[in-house]
Amino acid sequence: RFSTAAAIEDPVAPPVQVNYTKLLINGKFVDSASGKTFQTLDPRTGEVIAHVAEGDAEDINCAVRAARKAFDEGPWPKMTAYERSRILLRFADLIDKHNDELAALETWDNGKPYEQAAKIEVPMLSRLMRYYAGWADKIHGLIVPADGPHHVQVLHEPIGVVGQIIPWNFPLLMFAWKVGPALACGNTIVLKSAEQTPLTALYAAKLLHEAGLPEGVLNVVSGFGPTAGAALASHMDVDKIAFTGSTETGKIIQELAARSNLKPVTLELGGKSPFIIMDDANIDHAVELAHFALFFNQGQCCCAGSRTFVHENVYDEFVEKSKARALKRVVGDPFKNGIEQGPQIDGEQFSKVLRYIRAGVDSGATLVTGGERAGSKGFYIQPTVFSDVKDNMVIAQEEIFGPVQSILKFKDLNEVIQRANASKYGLAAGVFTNNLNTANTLMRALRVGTVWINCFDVFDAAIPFGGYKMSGVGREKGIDSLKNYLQVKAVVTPLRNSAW
Ligand code: TXE
Repeated sequence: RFSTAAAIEDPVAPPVQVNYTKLLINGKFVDSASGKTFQTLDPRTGEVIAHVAEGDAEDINCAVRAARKAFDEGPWPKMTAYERSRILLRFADLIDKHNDELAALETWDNGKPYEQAAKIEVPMLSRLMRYYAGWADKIHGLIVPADGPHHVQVLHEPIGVVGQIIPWNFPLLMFAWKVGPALACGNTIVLKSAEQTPLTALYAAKLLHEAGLPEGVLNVVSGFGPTAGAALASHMDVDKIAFTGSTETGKIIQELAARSNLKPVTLELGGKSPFIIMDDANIDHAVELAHFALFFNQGQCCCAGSRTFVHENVYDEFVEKSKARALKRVVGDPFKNGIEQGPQIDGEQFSKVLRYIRAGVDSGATLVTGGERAGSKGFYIQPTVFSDVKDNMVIAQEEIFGPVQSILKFKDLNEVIQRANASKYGLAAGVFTNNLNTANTLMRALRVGTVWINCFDVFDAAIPFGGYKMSGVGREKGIDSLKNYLQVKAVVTPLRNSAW
């Protein structure tokens, strides 16, 4: 029984108001060209939070025109790097000042626990902005030695007008990962937020303007993927597109980019990350970490540890303890204190997760606990654990994106390496062992963009993140993220009449 299901039934009033629902184009909040709006829903109840202006191709055109003008005529790319840095620093201060409102809005629109939004994610947003403010005035070119009498410089220039499409699972952090490096490098932006969570991007963009961002530098268009998103990805006047979301949509984005103007594409896509637990590990610690790796953010993480591989010597004990931990997970209204798990984002994801649970049962996996909706309203799902999961089952291959842990058994290291790598994805992996040699072997053998050893979901502004294989193209955060937003120009001058 989920002792906290009662916490679902009586939702509290969110401690924040919705002030920004229009499109932000050229520094002003405007209605969409069509006048259309769409509803953004409260995942706790399915009720309407607000009606938001719905951008489409025409609004994307307006936004791209504004971004183009702001890039071609300035002042943004022509300002000193120090001035750009200071605007990002002022923005970070404003984020801190409005921490609780941003967090409340994020929780309302997304359903994540308020404490997580207020204590981890919004502080991470300002931290990321300070990190990128630090880069703005440290992007150097090169002087390179060439054969022959030539002076050769390599300039690193902003790439131009950047299109960015973000998902709903971490709306503010995805905003930060995209907007931070693009602005630090001197680009201008058209950002399309996810239709499920349009509110915080508008609020954050408003604060960025308050911090002194010139008009047209960041334009935010709320709207849907096949309309506004596709118009952005296929726009002839957009110089680069960055996307986070499903692998399926990532392929569409790359195709639209190729068919239009061959704009470069970076993609951060799905995953099916292995979490490998060896038999030398402290089992209680391993259970807790594997639980966190999967259930964090309602299981809606691209890097969720969604294939828990456990050594056969400790398997039964691990399954028992994982069941006990899942039963203790506190599910309820994310605005209430002590809640670990809120609702899934929307009805579509809710149904998709329940479908996967049924597929798990049908394919012969053992349902250890959970498996049903939690409460009677909104999109809550019981923390669910499957054991006896086999590699060929759908729940071991596809991204469930919900609170469903799949525990698989293995015998030896080589076997688990082969099985962990036998996935179309390659985003992240967790390793739990006290043996240094085992850790080193796994760390090198796993074909993934991040390996967490004896930890999981450790994120930092300076640590690059991204996927191998069908988990993505390119890296975000860290120094690598800047490359996505810079053009490289070689300048060659003859050296004549000079011994130098
Ligand atoms: O994703 P989409 P959805 C995974 C997760 C989830 C599944 C579906 O498995 O269950 O994807 O979620 C925009 N042209 N992830 O449907 O479609 C869309 O409007 C241009 C993993 O929400 O990828 C939104 O802004 N844009 C993930 C964004 O793409 C389009 C995070 C993401 O939506 C478009 C979210 C189109 N044709 C879901 N279609 C992660 N990697 O973290 C949609 N969009």
